[in-house]
Amino acid sequence: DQWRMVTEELQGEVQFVYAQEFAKRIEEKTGGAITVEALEYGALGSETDQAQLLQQGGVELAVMSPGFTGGQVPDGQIFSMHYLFPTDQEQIHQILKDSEALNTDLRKKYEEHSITPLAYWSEGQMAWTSNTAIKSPSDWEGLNVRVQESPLMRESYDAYGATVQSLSWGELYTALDRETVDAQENPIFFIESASFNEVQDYMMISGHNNYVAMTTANTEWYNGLDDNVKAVVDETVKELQDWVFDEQKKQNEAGLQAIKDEGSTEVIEFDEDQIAEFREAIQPVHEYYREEVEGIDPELFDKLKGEIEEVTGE
Ligand code: 6CS
Repeated sequence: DQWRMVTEELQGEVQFVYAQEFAKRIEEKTGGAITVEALEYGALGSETDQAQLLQQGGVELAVMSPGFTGGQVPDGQIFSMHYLFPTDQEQIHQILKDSEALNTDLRKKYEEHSITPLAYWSEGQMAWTSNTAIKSPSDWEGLNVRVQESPLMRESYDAYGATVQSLSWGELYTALDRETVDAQENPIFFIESASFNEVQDYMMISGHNNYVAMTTANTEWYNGLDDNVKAVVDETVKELQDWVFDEQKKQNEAGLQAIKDEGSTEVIEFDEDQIAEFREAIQPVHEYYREEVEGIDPELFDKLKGEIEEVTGE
């Protein structure tokens, strides 16, 4: 058998090396009976094209960011909520691995759309970049920020006074360069790898969120696998949780160093007071999400919040 795993990133980047490692392990475990082709961003279209393809069974497997199906699976927008998850990467790692709200309840919601999330993992803390320094929520006023396809992202930036624009990341460098977009958010390794720092003067380590990716399978395909094959897939995905944690850490540390070395982007790290100010500004959006957003399950949100509190002790 040959399977395909499509990713939203290029050679060397976290999602792509994840898919290569997945392929390597599956081939080893099955003695070469199953091979997996890792596909990079662009090979089969944009991120939204890839999501559709997985849903239709055009590919068996995908590494997918929940932000691109926010309109279809509203509960997946929980990952784009600012200041909900802790900033400690070890704690995030534990929550993503163990959360029942995510691994059972949210999984079911995705499965209604033929997407089976086999695992959630972080690609690291996200930073904001812009051509103006953003030190408090009001500094966002009037800026246009690029986001993925998630209505909640609009609400979040609206709370700071900014407007949003949805784009595939492949169009983002040019948009920033031409200043049709003022700002964006991404994990640090990716900012460096996609060279966004070349066209942005400031990078804010804001603690506002981490970047979650999901290892996904087409639901009908996955459910139809023989039990022994399914077990190999599950085992491999589980092993890769710790593997990718180390990989993203390495890449994010190297990316931060490279941005500092390059020197043209000023790095601003938020202190506790700044984080507290942003937290307060975003609180109404947490409530809005729970009470007002159509199609979301408030119980899933409450459950996840409880699980987060258990891990952080707050
Ligand atoms: O900003 C984006 O849309 C892209 N960022 C990352 C870290 N991975 C893929 C995604 O499409």
